[in-house]
Amino acid sequence: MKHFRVLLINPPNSVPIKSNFVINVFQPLGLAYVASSLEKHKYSVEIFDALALGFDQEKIIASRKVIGADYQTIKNKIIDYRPDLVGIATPFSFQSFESHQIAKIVKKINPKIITLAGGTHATIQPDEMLNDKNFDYLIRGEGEYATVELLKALEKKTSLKNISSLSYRNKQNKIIHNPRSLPIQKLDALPFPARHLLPMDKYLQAAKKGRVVEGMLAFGHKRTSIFTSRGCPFNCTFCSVHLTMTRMWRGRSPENVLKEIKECVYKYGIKYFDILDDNFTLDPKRAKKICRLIIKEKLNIQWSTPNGIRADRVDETLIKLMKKAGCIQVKVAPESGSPLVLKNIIKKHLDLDMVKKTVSLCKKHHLSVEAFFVVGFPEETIDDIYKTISFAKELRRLGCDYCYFFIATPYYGTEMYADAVKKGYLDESRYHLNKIITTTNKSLLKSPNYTHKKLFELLKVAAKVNPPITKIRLKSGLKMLILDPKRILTYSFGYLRNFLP
Ligand code: B12
Ligand code: SF4
Repeated sequence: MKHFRVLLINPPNSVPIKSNFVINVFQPLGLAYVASSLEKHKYSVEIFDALALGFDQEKIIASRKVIGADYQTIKNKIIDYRPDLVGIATPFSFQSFESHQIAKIVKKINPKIITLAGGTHATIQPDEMLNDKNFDYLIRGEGEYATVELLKALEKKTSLKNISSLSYRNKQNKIIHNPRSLPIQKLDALPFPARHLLPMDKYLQAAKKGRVVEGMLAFGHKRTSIFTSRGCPFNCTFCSVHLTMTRMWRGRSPENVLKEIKECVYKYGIKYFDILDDNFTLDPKRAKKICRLIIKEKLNIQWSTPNGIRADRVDETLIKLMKKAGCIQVKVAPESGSPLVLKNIIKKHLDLDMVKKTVSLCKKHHLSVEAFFVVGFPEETIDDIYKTISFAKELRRLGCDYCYFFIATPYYGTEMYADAVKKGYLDESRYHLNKIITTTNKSLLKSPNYTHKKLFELLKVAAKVNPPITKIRLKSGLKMLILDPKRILTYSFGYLRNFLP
């Protein structure tokens, strides 16, 4: 039997015109994981990363700034490739607008082409996606096994009832959600993400133009993202990770991780890795072994943990090994400097003394360390926010290189969102479910304890905790100045705005 031809698309991305949010290119490893599983089962598959392929194209469409390949180019690709099925990713809720546009294009070309949605937003809001008749099917959570099962069932025209994690409309047009599958236990059994189907040169070009998150770090190096584990057992109220990856943490074996790193080094010439796990150091013994293997192989790579590690899951031996294995920066995420906020409002359950200890250890072993903070939780008081600012100052005194301050964002499906709805904290006039992004210039929540104006005054105070520019930023900033002067001016202006009265 002839197998289906599959085209997987990472859509362009957009933000409202007035937002100062920077759209960045990322490697859609979720799609690449689905693609490699399909290849393993002999499907013909291609990935069209519209965001990366058109990273240097910006257009205004329907009051939004859109970055990525234009719709005509995407249309031409679909016509040329002649797929039986198009899988469309929704990595972020705010990218879902484009996912719907692409499904519409597919159905206009040929209504018989099957459309399938997957990714974070599809998982969190499957009804919203499937109410759009341009989508036929949707997979919630991890897509590797479910997509293969769906394709087999569609080819053989067998029942869809037993395909775990699948959502679809039945003959009566009712949306059906099959039960979710258990999280994938044996991550080592998955083939590595199909980087050979991604436009790897585009990510380097985008990085050179500063169009990647952490673009300033290891600026200009060939880089990739990598996941050594999935899931996180903690219950932070603002976090939506468990909705896709579950609360069951699953680590790949150190040997399997090393094999992928080596493939990246030798096949793609990659020198720099973003370890993007939800919780890289949850099992410190495993993390140490990964470092030891990298050291033993003398791979001479650099890496960082941009999504943050839990400060209570590291010790001095691990920090030393990380440094020796090429780690150049870690991020810690205390989120708040108020123990009450940590315990009762966001339920992070993190000991702030551990954060201080980890920052000191990083500095002792010459590792750059940065910290994430969030302010604007409705029940937080002004005093709590001052505690956060004081704690950030303390971390800076201990050597923390930079402190980021974000505004609390109630992502759909999180405890924080449910609580905000229940207690009337959600600012309905600002909250557009599918368009929210983590903002630095807008709060989507109302607080009984402070006004928006006061919150922004406090954010300006918080920004002054940071040095005008750190050594690492200065070095990469200078490189960027040479390669893309316009971009560095935009960055600098955005940064300086924090200090204006
Ligand atoms: C890595 C990561 C990033 C990376 C890369 C993004 C990416 N999507 O690849 C970077 C650093 C760029 C990033 C940035 C941001 N991120 Co982020 N990020 C993540 C993180 C930790 C992992 C995503 C990932 O790649 N996982 C690994 C792969 C293997 O999993 P996956 O993508 O989910 O794919 C699987 C399934 O979803 C499914 N699947 C995926 N696509 C498809 C397609 C089809 C057709 C099918 C069938 C299945 C399928 O199968 C895949 C394999 O199992 C998630 C948390 C999480 N664990 O989900 C947050 C997360 C996606 N990020 C989030 C947010 C909010 C952001 C930011 C807005 C934060 C900020 N401060 O600015 C920025 C925005 C980026 C920008 N400027 O454009 C939120 C999204 C919430 C939402 N509802 O939109 C999440 C869920 C974390 C959270 N806060 O709760 N992020
Ligand atoms: S520790 Fe991090 S990944 Fe885990 S629930 Fe909290 S914020 Fe989410």
